[in-house]
Amino acid sequence: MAATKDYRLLCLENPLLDIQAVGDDALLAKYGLKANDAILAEEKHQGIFEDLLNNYDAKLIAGGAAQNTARGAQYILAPNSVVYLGGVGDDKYAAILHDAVKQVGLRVEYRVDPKEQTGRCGVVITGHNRSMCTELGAANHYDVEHLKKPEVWSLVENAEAYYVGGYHFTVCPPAIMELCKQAAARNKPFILSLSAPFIPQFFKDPLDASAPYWDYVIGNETEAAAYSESHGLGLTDVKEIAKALANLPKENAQRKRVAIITQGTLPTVVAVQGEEAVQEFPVHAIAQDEIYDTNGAGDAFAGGFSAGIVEGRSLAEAVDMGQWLARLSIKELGPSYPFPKQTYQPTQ
Ligand code: 26A
Repeated sequence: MAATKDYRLLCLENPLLDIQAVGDDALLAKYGLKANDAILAEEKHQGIFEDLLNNYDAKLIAGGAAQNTARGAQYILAPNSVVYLGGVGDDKYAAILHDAVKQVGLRVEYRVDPKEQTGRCGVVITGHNRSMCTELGAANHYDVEHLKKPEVWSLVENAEAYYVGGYHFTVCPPAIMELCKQAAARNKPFILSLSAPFIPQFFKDPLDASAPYWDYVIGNETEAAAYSESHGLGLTDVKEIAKALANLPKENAQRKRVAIITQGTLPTVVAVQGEEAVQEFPVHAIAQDEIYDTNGAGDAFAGGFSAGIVEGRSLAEAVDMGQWLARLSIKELGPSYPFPKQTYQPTQ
């Protein structure tokens, strides 16, 4: 293990290898997938990974939503700023993940499970939609014991901010709560991504247990709608849902909660706890023919935004950094960033 160093942002979630291909409606129908969704693989989905590889010219790309975010934040921040935790196997897929994180200089502390395969995410691209079907594998075995290992826990204690992908509620809520409590006790920012509609729908209880600890909560319009519905808010307007999220009860009263909802090409909505006015930030324009694929655009936004928070930038600047990085990622295949590295320049 590398020498202990203080990493500024510590991220936790599920490292996955994306098996991504352009598909069609017949492929979606074969596995009962929606064009734009993220789900956990069931029995009926087992064949999809081989199918994509053998019949659809699939590419293998480093994925895992919060790992994409961590790579994105590290892409922007000074070297050795971000560390990422999650579970992998000891196989060729883990080796691809190691290569990808090395490229941006992201430090990872994986819990390596020799008995389990590295998690896989089948990504079916149809037009500007992406359908994701995930077999968590080794990622599903992440545990608090790993988090509490002295060399890992010291990274936690020394970090300045935390980012957790909501997908991890399917894996290890106790590890999330450890980070939540650490953040509140030391008055450090805790950033949560809602990740996918099925998290507020089917993982409501662990999600709600962590809610008082969110300093920043990030989601897109479909996740916001799923939150509203599963929590009986009766709200459909994105701005109103953002406001409701911002004003949930909060543990650390030293920070006002901020809710950030992205809406694809529509403006990013930002609500601050206790503030009546909801802000809107138009996204950075991108020509249609420059859109390669939008898989990972939300993760990239979260990476740029989190980098801004770590650097102590204003909310408007952090949103601008998120939009800048999302735009770069959309021009790449999958959740990737361009090399040679581009340097963030404020829009205004
Ligand atoms: C638990 N689930 C379903 C997941 C994911 C996931 N990352 C963590 N846990 N399902 C899909 N992803 C990742 O989302 C990225 C795009 O936002 C994919 O690996 C993909 O890189």
